[in-house]
Amino acid sequence: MTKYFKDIPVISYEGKDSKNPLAFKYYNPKEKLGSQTMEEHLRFSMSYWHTLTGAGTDPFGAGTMIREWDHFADPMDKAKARVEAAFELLKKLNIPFFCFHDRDIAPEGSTLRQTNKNLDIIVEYIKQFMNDTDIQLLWGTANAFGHPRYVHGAATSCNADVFAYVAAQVKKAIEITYELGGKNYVFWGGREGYETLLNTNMKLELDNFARFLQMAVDYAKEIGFKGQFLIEPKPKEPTKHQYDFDVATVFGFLKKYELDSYFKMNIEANHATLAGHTFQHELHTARMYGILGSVDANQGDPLLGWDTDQFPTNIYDTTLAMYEILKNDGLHQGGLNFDAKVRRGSFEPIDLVYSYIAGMDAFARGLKVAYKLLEDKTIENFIDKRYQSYTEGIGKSIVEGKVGFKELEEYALQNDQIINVSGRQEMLEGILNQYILEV
Ligand code: XUL
Ligand code: CO
Repeated sequence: MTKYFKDIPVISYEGKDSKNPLAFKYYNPKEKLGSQTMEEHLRFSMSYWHTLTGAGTDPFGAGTMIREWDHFADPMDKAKARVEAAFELLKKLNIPFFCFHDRDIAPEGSTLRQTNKNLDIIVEYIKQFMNDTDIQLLWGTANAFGHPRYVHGAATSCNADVFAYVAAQVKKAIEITYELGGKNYVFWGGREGYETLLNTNMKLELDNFARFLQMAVDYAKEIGFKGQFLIEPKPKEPTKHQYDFDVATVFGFLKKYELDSYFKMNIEANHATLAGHTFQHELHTARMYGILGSVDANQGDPLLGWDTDQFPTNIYDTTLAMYEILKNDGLHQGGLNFDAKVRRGSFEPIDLVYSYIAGMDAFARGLKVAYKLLEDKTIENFIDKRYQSYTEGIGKSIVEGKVGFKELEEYALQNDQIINVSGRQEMLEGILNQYILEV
C-alpha cells in the first residue's frame, strides 16, 4: 500500500560512496557494533506531530507544507489519513518506533467525553497498522499546552478545574499509551511555569505539580502500565520560566518530592542549548544520576535563540551524544526520537524523507565514531590519568572519607609546592576530530 509517498522507494543502505540522495550512506541497520546491531543501538523514532501535522507556520506566516493527507474536511477522516501516511513513511524509512501527543492523533471534540471517543477510534485504527508491521510505540504523551484552557498552566494552573481537566486528559493518554504497548510515557510541561512572580504562588504550583506526578505514578501502578515515565526538561518557550528547566533542576525537584525512583529524563538537544548547556552536558548529567531514559534528537541554530527543532546533522554533536549513550549502556526502553521538523521552505513530502535520512545517517556515523573512541579508551584513559591524585596518598584518603579539615590543613602546611598539569583541551579536540574524520 503506497498512497502518499508514491514516488519514494523503500530507503536502503548503499554505503558512503553512494550518490543516491534516497539511500542511507551510514545507517546500516543490521551492522553489528559489539553485541548489538545499529538498529538496536539507535532505536530511531518518528515524531507524529512534526512529521504528520506540522503545517510550516511561523509567527509571521501561514503554513507552506504540501500534505495530501490533510486534504480532508472531516477531522476524523484527516486523522485516519494521517495514520496511513505515518505508517507508509515509517515503513519506507525503516523506522521502528513512533511517538505522539494525544491531540496529534485525534481531534478534540466538543466535550471531553467526545474527545476520548475520537481517541478510541483512532487508537483502534493505529493498532491495526501496528499489527501488520513490527513498528512500535516508543512513547505517548498529552498535549496540555495548546488549548486556551491551559493559558495559566495545566497541573500548575491557578485554577483547580484545570488541574482536574489535565488529570483526566493524562489518565486517558496513559491508558492509550498502555493500550498500544508504549515503552514509555513522557511529561513535558510546556505551560508548567510562570510569566511573572507578581501573580504566582510558586510553592503551591510546584507542590501541585508533584501531587499530579504522584497521581500519575499511582494510576499507572493501578492499571499495570509498566512503561517508563519520562520528564522532558526545557527551560522556557512557551512559558518564560518553565519548572522543568534542565536535568539538574528536575532531579532536585524529584528528590525533594521523593519521586526520583519513578522518573527518568527524555533529553532534547535543542532544549539543552536553550538552557545554556550542550546536548552532551544534559546527557552526561542524566547518565551520572542514573536517569538517562530517552532522547529527542534534533538541533537548534546557533544564531537563533529559540527552539528551531531542526533535524540533527552535526556529526560532532551526534558523536558526543552517542558517546554518552554508549557509556550509559544504551537507551534501554528509550530511543532516539526525531523531535525535528523540516524548514518552512522544505515543503514537499520528499523533504521529510531527505530529513530523516540525514538525521539517521548523522547518528549512525556518530555511533560508529563513539564506539571506536570507547573501544580505544582514548578519552577515558586521559580522564583517569587526570584524576590519578585521588587514587593514592592524600587524595585516596579524601575520597574514602578518612580525613577532615584538620588533617588536610596539616597536609597542606607541609606541602607548599603544588604542581598542576595541563588539561590538554586542544590536543583532545584534535584527537576527536581525527576520529570523526577517519573512523
Ligand atoms: C516541545 C517538545 C515537545 C515534547 C513532547 O519543545 O519538545 O514536543 O517532546 O511534548
Ligand atoms: Co521534545
